[in-house]
Amino acid sequence: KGGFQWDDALLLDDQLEAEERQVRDSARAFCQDRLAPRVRDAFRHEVFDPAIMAEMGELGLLGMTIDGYGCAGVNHVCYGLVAREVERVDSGYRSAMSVQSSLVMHPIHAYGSEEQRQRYLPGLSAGTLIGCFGLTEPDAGSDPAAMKTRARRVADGYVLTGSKMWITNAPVADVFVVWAKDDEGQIRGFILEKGMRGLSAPKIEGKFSLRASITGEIVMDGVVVPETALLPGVVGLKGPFGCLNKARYGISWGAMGAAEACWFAARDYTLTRTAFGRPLAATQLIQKKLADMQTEITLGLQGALRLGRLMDQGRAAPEMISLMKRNNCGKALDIARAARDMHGGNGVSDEYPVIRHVLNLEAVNTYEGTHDVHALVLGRAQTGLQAFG
Ligand code: TGC
Ligand code: FAD
Repeated sequence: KGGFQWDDALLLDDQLEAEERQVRDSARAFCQDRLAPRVRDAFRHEVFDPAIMAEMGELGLLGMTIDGYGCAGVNHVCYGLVAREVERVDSGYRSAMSVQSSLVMHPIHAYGSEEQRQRYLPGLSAGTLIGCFGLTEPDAGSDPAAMKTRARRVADGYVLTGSKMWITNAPVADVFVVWAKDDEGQIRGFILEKGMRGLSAPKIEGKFSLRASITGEIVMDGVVVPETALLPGVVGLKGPFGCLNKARYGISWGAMGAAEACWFAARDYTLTRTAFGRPLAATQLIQKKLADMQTEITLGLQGALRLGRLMDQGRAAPEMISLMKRNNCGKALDIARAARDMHGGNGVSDEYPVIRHVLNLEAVNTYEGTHDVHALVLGRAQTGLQAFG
C-alpha cells in the first residue's frame, strides 16, 4: 500500500527525471530566497526591478529550452517547473520571464537569421537585454488578425506605423519583437531597438494586477528599420501564434504555482485561526474547500506535465495547449478567490499573499487568449464550426 502525501497527491515528484528535479530545486531556492522577500513592496509600490532579469539570466532561467547562444538547452518540462516556482512567488515575475523566453527569444531563434540570433540571444539569455512582444493593439486583442500596424516597404527596409497596447516589459525593453502587416496584408515580425527614431513605449499607469511587472504601449510613428530587422523565417499569424504556444504552456504550469501558494496559505491560516472555539480547519466547509483545491491542483499539474512531455516529443497540438492554459488559469483564479475568502478580513491585506494572487490571476486568465477565446478554440476543434466571428 502506497503512502499518501497531501501536498503531492499523485506523486508528481516521482514522475520527474533527476535533472528536472535539480532545475526545479535551484529555481525554487532562487525564488524563495531572492524574489519572495521583495515582492510585497514591488506590488504595493508598482515597481519592476530590471535587475531581476539579470539575476534570472545568471541562473540560466531565460530562454532555457534553446540550445546555444548562452542558453541552458533543457526540456520543456524544466521550463514549466521553473514557471511554477516563479509564479508561486508572483505572476508578474513569471510574466517578465515568459515574455523574454517564449515571446522574444523563441521567435528570434525560430524565425530569425543567424546574424539576428548572434546579435540578440546572448544578451537576452543573460538578462542584460530586456525584450518585449507587441501583438495586441488598442482595437485588436482577441482578434490579432485585425491589427492596424503597417510595415510599408521602402528602398532598403520598412517604415512601421501603428501602436501596440498592454505590452509586458515595453517601457524597460531594449529589444521589441513587433508584428505588422506588410504591403500585401501579410503579417510579418520585426525586431526594433530602443532609441530608434519614432519609437516610444510609455508605461500604462493604474494597473491593479501584475503590479510587480511593468506594462506599456508601443508607439511607432514612422519608425524606419533596415531590411535586417525583418524576421525572415515566418509569414502570417502562425508566427506570433507559434510563440504563444510556448508561453501559454508555461502559464499552465505557472498558474498552478500561484494556486499552490494560495492553497498552502489557506491551509496554514485556517489551522491556526480559531473561531467558535476551534480551528477553522476543523470545520467541514473549510475542509471541503481545501480538498477541492488539492484536487484541482493535482489534476492541473498532471495535465501540465503530460503536455510538457508531448511538447518535448514534438507531439503537442495547439488545442491541447488551449485546454491546459484555459483550465489551469480558470481553476487557479477560483482557488485564489476561495483562499482569499478563507482568510477573512486579513485576506484583503498584502501582509498575506492571497489578494495579490487574486488580482494577478485576473490578468493571467485574460492574457495569452482569454478563458472564453480558448473555449472557442476547443469548440471549433470538436464541432468544426467557427464561432469567433
Ligand atoms: P486562425 O484562422 O485560427 O489561424 C490563422 C493561422 O494561424 C495558425 N494558427 C496557429 N499556428 C500555431 N499555433 C497556434 N496556436 C495557432 N493558431 C492558429 C493557423 O494554422 C493559420 O495558419 P495558416 O498558415 O493556415 O494561415 O486564426 P483566427 O484569426 O481565426 O484566430 C483565432 C483565435 C481567436 C484563436 C486567435 O486569434 C487567438 O488565439 N486569439 C487570442 C490572441 C492572444 O492570445 N493574444 C495574446 C497576445 S500576447 C500576450 O498576451 C502576452 S502576455 C504575456 C505575459 O505577460 O506573460
Ligand atoms: P477583447 O478581445 O476586447 O475581449 C473582451 C472580452 O470579450 C473578453 O471577455 C473576451 O473573452 C470576449 N470576447 C472576445 N471575442 C469574443 C468572441 N468572439 N465571442 C465571445 N466573447 C469574446 N499583449 C501582447 O501582445 N503582448 C504582451 O506582452 C501583453 N501583455 C499583457 C499584459 C497584461 C497585464 C494584460 C492585461 C494584457 C497583455 N496583453 C499583451 C494583451 C492580452 O493578450 C489581451 O488583453 C487579450 O488577448 C484580450 O484582448 P483584449 O484586451 O483586447 O480583450
